[in-house]
Amino acid sequence: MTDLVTLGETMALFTARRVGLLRHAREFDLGVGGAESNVAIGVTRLGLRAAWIGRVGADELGELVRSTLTGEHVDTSRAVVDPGAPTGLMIKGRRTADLVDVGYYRAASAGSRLCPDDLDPELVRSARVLHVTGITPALSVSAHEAVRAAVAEARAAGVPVSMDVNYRRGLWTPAEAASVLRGLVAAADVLFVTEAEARLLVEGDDPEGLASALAALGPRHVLVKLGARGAVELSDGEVRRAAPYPVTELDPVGAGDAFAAGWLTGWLDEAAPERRLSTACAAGAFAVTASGDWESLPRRADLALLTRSDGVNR
Ligand code: KDG
Repeated sequence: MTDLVTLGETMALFTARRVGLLRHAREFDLGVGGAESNVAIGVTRLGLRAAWIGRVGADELGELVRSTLTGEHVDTSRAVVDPGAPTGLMIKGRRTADLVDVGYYRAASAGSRLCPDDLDPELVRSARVLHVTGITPALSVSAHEAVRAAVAEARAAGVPVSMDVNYRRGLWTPAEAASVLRGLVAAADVLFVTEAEARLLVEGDDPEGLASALAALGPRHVLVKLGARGAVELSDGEVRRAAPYPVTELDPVGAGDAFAAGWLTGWLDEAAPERRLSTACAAGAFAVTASGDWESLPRRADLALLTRSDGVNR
């Protein structure tokens, strides 16, 4: 049985090794990144089973995506290899030591050609949760339809839907995004959102106010991620606040996906609410400690390492 099924685009990720303008970079690390597959890797590292549905090109970078996810024990058996388009690219640079710059080369990519026929309805129906993001509907009409179809399939089968708003301003305008994202929020049981994303969708004075306005749209669990300020959870009318784990941040990209993976794992494990929220914060903290969108995600045994006071694990 699969615990979590997700769908979206995973790209090849080139990361410049040098700080400064990309044009001066001479060396790059090559890996992969995609918000949904980052979550799939996160829950797999924490001991659950996850499957990723998406398209890659019939090229070396597509092979890299598939072999990386498979190597992380994510089920990619439903991934489609599309000979008609290349695997999308993401390029990460560092404009300054403290500012990561992300660029995409994904228009008309294989990943953006995801469509409802790529779904395996039986896989969605048999999952314990379906996780989608607000990135996929921004990629193309067919990718948007695939998300809608997956959500409809899950809801019809009583499978809870988790959604991360993940607003990407390079892909669509706030006005285009808001109505689509509100529709998905209304269909979600669990919602992950940053404060800025919440303000795209609803009004509210503070994280608690934003969380209740979002809960009024439908989700039973609303998680407002506050970055270095921790997180606020509103579940069944009860508010919880979590403090962040103090870590040295090297690369913030992927922290939200890690947080979602940690929270969903705790939820699927039926952990106490305080514990699932602290697992989410711990996973998010691990994600920022090293370069790469998912490479530093924790295994279960790693979670306790953040609270070690002597800084040595032996
Ligand atoms: O959340 C991390 C993602 O931003 C990254 O892995 C790439 O999916 C991605 C996107 O569209 O930004």
